[in-house]
Amino acid sequence: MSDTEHKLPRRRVLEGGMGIAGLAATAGMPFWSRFALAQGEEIVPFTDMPAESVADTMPNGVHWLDTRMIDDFYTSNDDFYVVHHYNTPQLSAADHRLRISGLVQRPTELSLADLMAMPRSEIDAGFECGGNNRIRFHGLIGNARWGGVSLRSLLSEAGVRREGIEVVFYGADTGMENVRDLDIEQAFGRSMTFTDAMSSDAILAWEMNGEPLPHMHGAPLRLVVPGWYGVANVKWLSQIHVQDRRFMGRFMARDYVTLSRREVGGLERWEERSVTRMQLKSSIVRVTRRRNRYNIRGFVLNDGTPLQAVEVSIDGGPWQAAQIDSQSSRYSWKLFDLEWRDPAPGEHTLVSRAIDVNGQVQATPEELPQKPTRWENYAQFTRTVQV
Ligand SMILES: Nc1nc2c(c(=O)[nH]1)N[C@H]1C(S)=C(S)[C@@H](COP(=O)(O)O)O[C@H]1N2
Ligand SMILES: [Mo]
Repeated sequence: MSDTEHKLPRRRVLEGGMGIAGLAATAGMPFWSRFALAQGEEIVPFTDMPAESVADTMPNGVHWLDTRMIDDFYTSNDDFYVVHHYNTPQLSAADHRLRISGLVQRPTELSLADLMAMPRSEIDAGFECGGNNRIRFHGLIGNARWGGVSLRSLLSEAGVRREGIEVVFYGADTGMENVRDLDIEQAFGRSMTFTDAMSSDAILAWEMNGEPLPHMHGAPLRLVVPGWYGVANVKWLSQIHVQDRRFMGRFMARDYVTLSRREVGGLERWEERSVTRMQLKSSIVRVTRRRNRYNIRGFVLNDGTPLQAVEVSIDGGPWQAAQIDSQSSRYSWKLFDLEWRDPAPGEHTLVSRAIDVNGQVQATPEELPQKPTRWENYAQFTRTVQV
């Protein structure tokens, strides 16, 4: 598939029935079906967002979701956001080789057929770009079922040597990087410590929602690290290299680095950290009305720590527990739903917060550490709607 063939995200209508009469009210139906606009159901307009679609598509395939349209547990391959920083190589699935190199007992090159002959893993994982923000109404987001082979088993087969502490993942895409006035063409690269790589549930995926991985999502092979921000999920994966030192490439050491003010061993310091595991985050994305029945819906993403609750406060009132989609799994996004009884006509404010089993509560904007960089926007997100 070429760039020009890459389909635009489906622009769905914001109002009007979709002819799925009765679905919303039918008990026993999957939760996500309630996200489809049933007959007579309409979107209640957010006043903090334009009425028309905010999903956007750029000529090179980069796009994001209009989160009001999140109506399914799985994001379709066409709607799933696309971000890339370099070119978008066309790789042949038949000729592609994954090179495994460095501090391993058995360096090797594997074809897709070799990988497919290994035990298959499937995992539901949702993620967002570490740069997702309210300017895009948090639309750099998606949830999919990924099929492939587990990273752990691949590294075990390769036999990582004792000195191998860092696992580097290179894509086949390249771009110019300026390092201290030198212009150097480099491949996209990200790394994980060996410990993180072995304890994660990462897979090398060639399948997305039951279809071959689409070109813009990294065909024919990508890394998926469940519970981590999007940047960890290296597309067009061509090499896994094990080394005895930290990888210092742009996307680990210079870009996707959060600068924040925090306590370091009793002293307050500015600290720079790579964007890695997703922070605890929820957001309200969709309010619907069907006759007098209103529903407030949203998503939660985090690092895979189980949730205790998702709560919604209306007009600054008490926190009310929302219902979490029973289809959710450890690393999927968690869609939630709260029935809103008898709202008075007028403007209302709505905010959600997620709480995990460790008692961690999604931070308010005031509680976030001082954080001037643009990454990791996980504060509670107050919305306004007009009833
Ligand atoms: N090879 C490669 N992999 C990459 C990137 C890239 O530029 N090149 N971008 C990363 C970033 S920043 C994000 S947010 C995700 C986006 O994945 P998606 O386009 O499939 O949604 O891919 C990651 N993997
Ligand atoms: Mo990203």
